[in-house]
Amino acid sequence: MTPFSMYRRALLLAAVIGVPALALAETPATPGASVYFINLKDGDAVTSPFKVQFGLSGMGVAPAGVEKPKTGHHHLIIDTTLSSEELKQPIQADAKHIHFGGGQTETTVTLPPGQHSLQLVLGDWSHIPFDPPIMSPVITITVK
Ligand SMILES: [Cu+2]
Repeated sequence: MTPFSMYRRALLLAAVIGVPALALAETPATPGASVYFINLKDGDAVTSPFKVQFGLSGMGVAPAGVEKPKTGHHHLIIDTTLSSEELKQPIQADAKHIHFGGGQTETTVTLPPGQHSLQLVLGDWSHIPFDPPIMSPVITITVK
């Protein structure tokens, strides 16, 4: 099968299952863009519930569903990381993968006492990480 006919099959499949064809592709990252925790750093100790502020440099924040160049929305990944396969797909939504599709830049997190890892991953309008991914280092915090 030629690459072109494979592409046509992918478009057809996307039409059949109702996914916009563009959602199948990752959005190129803006060179130099980064996400980071504003108010937390690796090794911090906090009392739950605690505030988490999301920093973004080199790009803008836009709500999910709004396809605007050089923008994305934040995702807070708790006690897990995304595999290389997961970094190419829409980020799942559950207690460990929190979407801020409204364009929020901070949240309040409640976690049980103990050590927890946190990471920020920027997603495009369709919740897919950028290529290459724009994500913070994983930090470990202790909830007292
Ligand atoms: Cu999302």
